[in-house]
Amino acid sequence: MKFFHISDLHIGKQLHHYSLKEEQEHILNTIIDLAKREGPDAVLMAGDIYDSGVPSAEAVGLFDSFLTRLSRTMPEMWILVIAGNHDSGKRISFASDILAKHRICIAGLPPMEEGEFLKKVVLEDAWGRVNFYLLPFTKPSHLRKFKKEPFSSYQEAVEFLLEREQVEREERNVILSHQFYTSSGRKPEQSDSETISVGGIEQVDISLLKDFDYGALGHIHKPQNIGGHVRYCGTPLAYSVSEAEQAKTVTMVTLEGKGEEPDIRELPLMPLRRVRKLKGRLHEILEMAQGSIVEDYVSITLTDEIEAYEPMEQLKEIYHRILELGVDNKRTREVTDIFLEEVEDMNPLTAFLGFFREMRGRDMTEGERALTEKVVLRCTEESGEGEYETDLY
Ligand SMILES: [Mn+2]
Repeated sequence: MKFFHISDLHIGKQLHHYSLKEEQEHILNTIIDLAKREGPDAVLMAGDIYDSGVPSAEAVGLFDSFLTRLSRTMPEMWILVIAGNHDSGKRISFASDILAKHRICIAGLPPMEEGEFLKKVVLEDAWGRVNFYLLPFTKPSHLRKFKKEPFSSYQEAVEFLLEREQVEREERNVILSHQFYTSSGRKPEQSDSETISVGGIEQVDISLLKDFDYGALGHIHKPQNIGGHVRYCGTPLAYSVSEAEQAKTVTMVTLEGKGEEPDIRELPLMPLRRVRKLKGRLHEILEMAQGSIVEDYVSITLTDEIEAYEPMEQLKEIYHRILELGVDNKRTREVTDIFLEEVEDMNPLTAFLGFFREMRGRDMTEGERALTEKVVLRCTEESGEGEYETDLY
């Protein structure tokens, strides 16, 4: 049994206000080509299909075309999809009954009442059955009909759902899931493009997946195994500057007989345009501009001690997609030190207004400021930090 494991397509995502439509189209085409070449029995998509619960028409069109072409090219192959935390479970499972006839199985929401169970697809090969369980992103609140007292953690919620399933331990079992899994409290290596979780309530321990021969996870954007045969396959594209050096891949898994080590391979994905971090003096950065790099997404840090006049103007002439421009020299390091000291004594509103000015190169409009004041007030009230004087100018 051979299958592809992909996740976190985040179709419709922008990178610092640049649309990634062409990059996403290109990488989805590459995945179709890889499927043609390798002939897997199934393609598993472990959540975060879209970047938003209300994807744009363009994003829906892109996924539609991907799914249709993948299915048409390989009509015998199964396509298994679960919703992630970025997806709307309801929307994503649209037309799922009809799609099932084309071997496309989409699970948007977890079981919500008695009598409902996880979607399961059973495939067979020379070694017998492989049961694929589809566990879409689950929050404790999804399960409120099961129990008077709500589940207090994600761990309890997932445990509850898995215990209701009659997992056949003699057969091979695979699960698709999009929770924030940790291994005995050890967190996976994260990137800047995942939604940051606060506190520990979202964590689910991988020991819950002990009955599965392979755990096909989504959510974390850097490919990594997190113990046993439980794996985050990562995003197909770099979705933040922090992922600039990450190799993005499709995970290809081959399962043979029960109890045998699965063969896990990574098929490299080459993006249409790379995300790069460039650091150096202005003249060095300008000299680096050879070949395709000028079309790449670049995050530039200038290290000149004598700062150039309007460097952005010169850089823009050559680099077409500049994500951000920073300076790292003696002056900025000193400023940062002083600023850090100052900011500790500032009230949150002043600190944020300063941050906004620094990032956007202008002061807030009255409307923006009023909104920020409201937010800061609410946050400080809720966190018990007390009230702050808001009339600051
Ligand atoms: Mn994601």
